[in-house]
Amino acid sequence: VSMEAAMFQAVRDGEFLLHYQPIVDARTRQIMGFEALMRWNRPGQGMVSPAQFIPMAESNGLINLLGAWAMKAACVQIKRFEEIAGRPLYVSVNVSPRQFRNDQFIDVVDEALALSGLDGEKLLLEITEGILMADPEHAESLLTAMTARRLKIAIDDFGTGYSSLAYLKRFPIATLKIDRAFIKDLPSSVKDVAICNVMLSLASHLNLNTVAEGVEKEEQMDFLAAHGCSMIQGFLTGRPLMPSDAAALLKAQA
Ligand code: G
Ligand code: G
Ligand code: MN
Ligand code: NA
Repeated sequence: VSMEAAMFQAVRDGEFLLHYQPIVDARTRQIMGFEALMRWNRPGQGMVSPAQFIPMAESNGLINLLGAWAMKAACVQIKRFEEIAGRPLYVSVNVSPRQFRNDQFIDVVDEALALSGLDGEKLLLEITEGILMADPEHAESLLTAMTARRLKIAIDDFGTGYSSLAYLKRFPIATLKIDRAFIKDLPSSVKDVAICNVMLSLASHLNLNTVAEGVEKEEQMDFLAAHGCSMIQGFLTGRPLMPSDAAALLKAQA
C-alpha cells in the first residue's frame, strides 16, 4: 500500500500518539508546560518521525483529521498532568498551514477545550511567521477569534522565515520560540550571541515570552538565563516523553 493509504488506515487504527517535551523555567528549571509532538507507531517499522509524515498529511489533507485528534488528546492529557503536578501547566500544540487555513479549525479548538475542560489560556498554538503572512487578513480574523477565547499564540522557529517584523506589531503574539539554529553554537559564536541578544531584547520590550529551542548544553542554558530568556526546551532539560514518563518526571519535581 502507498504511504497515503497506510496513513488513513493508521488514523483509524489509533497508531498515532503524542509525546510531550518539557518546557522549563530558564532559572528554576521547573516544568511550566509541554510541547505535544506527534509520533506514528507504525507496526513493523517502529516510530516514524513527523518530519516524514507531517508533510505528506499536509499535502493529502489528512493533517486536518490528525490535527483535530492531536488537539483534543493534548488538552485532555495536560489536565491529567495538572492533577498529577497539583499546579497549572500549559500545552503547546503545532498548527500547520493547512489547519490554519481550514474554516473548521476554531471549532476543533472549541471542542478540545469543552471536552477537556481546559482553560483557553493554557493552550499555546504554535504557528510559523510564514503562516501569518501567507494571508494576513485571514490571520487577523482567526487570531481575533483565538484571543477572544484567551488562547495564546507562539511564533515557532522564530527568525528563520522570510517575513519582516511587521507582523509582531499587527498580531497578538504571546511567545517567540527561538529556533535551535541560533542556539546550537551558543555561547562561542559571536554572531549567534548577537542575534540571540537582539531577539531577547526585542521580546522583552514587546512584553513577549521567549522559549529557546534545542538547548543541549549547560553553557547554552547559562547564557540564555543570564540574558533574560524566560523558558528553555531541549534535550538538556527533557526529551519528548511518552505520557507515563512525563507524569513520572512531574511527580519527581513535586
Ligand atoms: O518531534 P520532532 O522533532 O520529530 O518534530 C518534527 C516536526 O514535526 C516539528 O518541527 C513539528 O513542527 C512537527 N510536528 C510535530 N508534531 C506535530 C503536530 O502535532 N502537528 C503539526 N502540524 N506538526 C507537528
Ligand atoms: O519545529 P518545532 O520547533 O516544532 O520542532 C520541535 C522538534 O525539535 C521536535 O521534533 C523535537 O524532537 C526537536 N528537538 C527538541 N529538543 C531538541 C534538542 O535539544 N536538540 C535537537 N537537535 N532537536 C530537538
Ligand atoms: Mn513547535
Ligand atoms: Na522550532
